[in-house]
Amino acid sequence: MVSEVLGRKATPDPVIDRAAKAIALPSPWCDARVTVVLPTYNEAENLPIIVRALLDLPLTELRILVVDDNSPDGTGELADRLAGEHERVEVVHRKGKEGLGRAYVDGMTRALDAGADFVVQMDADLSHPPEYIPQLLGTLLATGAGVVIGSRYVTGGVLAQEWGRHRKLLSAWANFYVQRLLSIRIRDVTAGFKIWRAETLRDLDLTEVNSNGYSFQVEMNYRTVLRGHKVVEVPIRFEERQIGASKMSIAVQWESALVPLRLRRRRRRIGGDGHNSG
Ligand SMILES: Nc1nc2c(ncn2[C@@H]2O[C@H](COP(=O)(O)OP(=O)(O)O)[C@@H](O)[C@H]2O)c(=O)[nH]1
Ligand SMILES: [Mg+2]
Repeated sequence: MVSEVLGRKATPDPVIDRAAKAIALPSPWCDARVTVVLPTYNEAENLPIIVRALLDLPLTELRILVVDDNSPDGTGELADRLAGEHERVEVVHRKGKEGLGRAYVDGMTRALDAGADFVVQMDADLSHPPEYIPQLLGTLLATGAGVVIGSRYVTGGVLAQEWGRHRKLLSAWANFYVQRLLSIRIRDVTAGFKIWRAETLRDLDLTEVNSNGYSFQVEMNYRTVLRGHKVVEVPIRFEERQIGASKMSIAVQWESALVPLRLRRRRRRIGGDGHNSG
């Protein structure tokens, strides 16, 4: 390391450490066409770190699609600069803040149209450690799942220590509520770190998905289960964001309570039998 050569105490580089922790998949899995969709709203400080960590992963065909909602802090311009420097990075600029779900539907649709075989969804705030991606992909390919979830609530999953009692309880309650109401056996039903097969996403009818925030995750899971795709969860260490602020709002929390009720009413239509909208 340069710092050792210069005789200074070596400080670990968090990005290099991250890439080194990723597992190497066998060929041809390591050459899979994966697109990571990164929704951003005011993530100027986090974006260069996560982009570099993603590009350093041992996945040769991994591409990044940043979906920015005209962030006031200049994240969009920064993303353009990164796209100019790295051929595997692209940017979608949206007019204004319309929420996480809208950004994902837009980004995922574009990734599919551009020929991605696998689509990763993850936050840009480093809560979802990029080094898990090869493992998520390997699990998807080995198990034949339609989606693999990076889960906080399966054995071995770890929740950020910084999370206070209130946030832990809210998350536990949201999971319990959704699992009971919709009868789905996914332990981390609000998780936002996932890898999808392109065929599964195509089958979900993304144009029909209209929830945002945590409800977006719930709606996507419900559609996946109702349409008969296999869901697998693998443990991750979920980290609290170190830079910037969460965009979780009261509106998002209300939506999380109401959307599962609406989804339950519409289950036949979502399931694709086409006869009953519930
Ligand atoms: N494009 C876009 N990204 C968003 C929006 N709201 C949140 N994000 C991004 O979605 C990810 C998760 O948001 P965050 O505020 O960390 O939510 P939390 O993890 O639930 O607190 C981050 O990368 C945000 O920058 C939005 O309205 N539009
Ligand atoms: Mg976050």
